[in-house]
Amino acid sequence: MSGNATRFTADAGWLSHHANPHKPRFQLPPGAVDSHCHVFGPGDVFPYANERKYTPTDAPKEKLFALRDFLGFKRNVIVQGTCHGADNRALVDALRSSGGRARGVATLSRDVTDAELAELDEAGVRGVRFNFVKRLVDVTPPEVLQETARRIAPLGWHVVVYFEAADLPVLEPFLGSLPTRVIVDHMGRPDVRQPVDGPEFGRFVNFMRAHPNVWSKVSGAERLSAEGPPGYGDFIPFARRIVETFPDRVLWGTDWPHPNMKSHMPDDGDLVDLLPRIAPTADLQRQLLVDNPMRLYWAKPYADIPGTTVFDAEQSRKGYHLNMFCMSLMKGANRERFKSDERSYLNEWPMSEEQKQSVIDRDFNRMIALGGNIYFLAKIFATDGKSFQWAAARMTGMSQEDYARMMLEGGRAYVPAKKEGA
Ligand code: 0GY
Repeated sequence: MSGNATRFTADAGWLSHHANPHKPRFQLPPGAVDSHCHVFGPGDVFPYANERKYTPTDAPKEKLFALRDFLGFKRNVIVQGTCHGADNRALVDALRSSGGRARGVATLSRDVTDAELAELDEAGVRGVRFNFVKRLVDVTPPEVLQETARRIAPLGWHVVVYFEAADLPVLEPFLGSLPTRVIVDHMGRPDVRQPVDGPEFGRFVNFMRAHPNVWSKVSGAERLSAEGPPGYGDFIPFARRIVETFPDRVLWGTDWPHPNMKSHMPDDGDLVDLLPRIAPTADLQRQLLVDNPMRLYWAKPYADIPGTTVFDAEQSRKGYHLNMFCMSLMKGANRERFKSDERSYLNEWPMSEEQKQSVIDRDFNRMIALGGNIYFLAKIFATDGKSFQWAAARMTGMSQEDYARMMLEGGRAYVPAKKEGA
């Protein structure tokens, strides 16, 4: 610790995260994402904000990542805690050291620059948090939030909102006007002692129904339940109602390290064990824990460039053996063995059946979709005695002659200049 670093002392009576959660009995689906959790400090490295409403005990990234692995999650979405204000350094540090396994939701001040937004995006931030819970923040005026939403929309980010059920009627017009996806924390904090079919929760369900861009986190059992651990029985029907009604717009997170808990500190293993009661089928579990968060936080912005597959790290991993097979054709002896019996030569490589078949079919588009890279795939058509032009024509579905003419005339986008008098 450097000489001038600040030492922080947690608030009196502050409950620290559970020291020793149990291993969940519920086995999370492969690739599950904890879509709501925080990192706090450590305060002597990443000081807590002056304007904070509480001082927590430190909950650093190392502990979060250890919990992720212990519970069986693959990834995290780390949400900026209010105790760090709009200073996102602890968040960005955690994202950068996650090896791509964490995305973030930041808090922005009005004077954030475009360069800072680009840097946050590059670090893995995909959303901004608007907080309306008065015990946590001094609420920002809606016109400032509107301006922030307008600025983050072109980045493809969304807005995460935290509010209490009593405030929904007032907030609804504002939330409904936001230009991005809107993700509501903890279902807008319903009073779960009321009936699930009652007017308060009905209002939230109707709000989601009316706005297809609104998603909800079905987390917060430990905050909302009056019944308490380990079963949190009164919370379950509310979360389940949202999951079953809007299965493609729900997320779930532990909420570790559970700031501001007063009644008890939840065992994160108990919280994971609620999942099969919240999402009772394997399909619902996969949507809630894998498909939805992956779509929202790990989508590739370049995935839908017409006619182009970007050869990124994922494609490279997928196509590794296919591309290595191609490279083996650099050797004459291997070319001869391949030509004499393609199938048995291919069977020597740990490629998928689909990859092998695409080679036999000389279906280069399919090979590219399966991770092939054209500079490696070229060894296949070179072995066949064919040119790049032949392969490109085949990939576009044209004859080689037509393809050559199109390229000589300037390519697909070429518009010939109008002749004089034409
Ligand atoms: C949560 C809920 C709370 C706190 C914060 O950033 C925060 O301080 O989100 C809360 O006190 O209800 O989701 O962590």
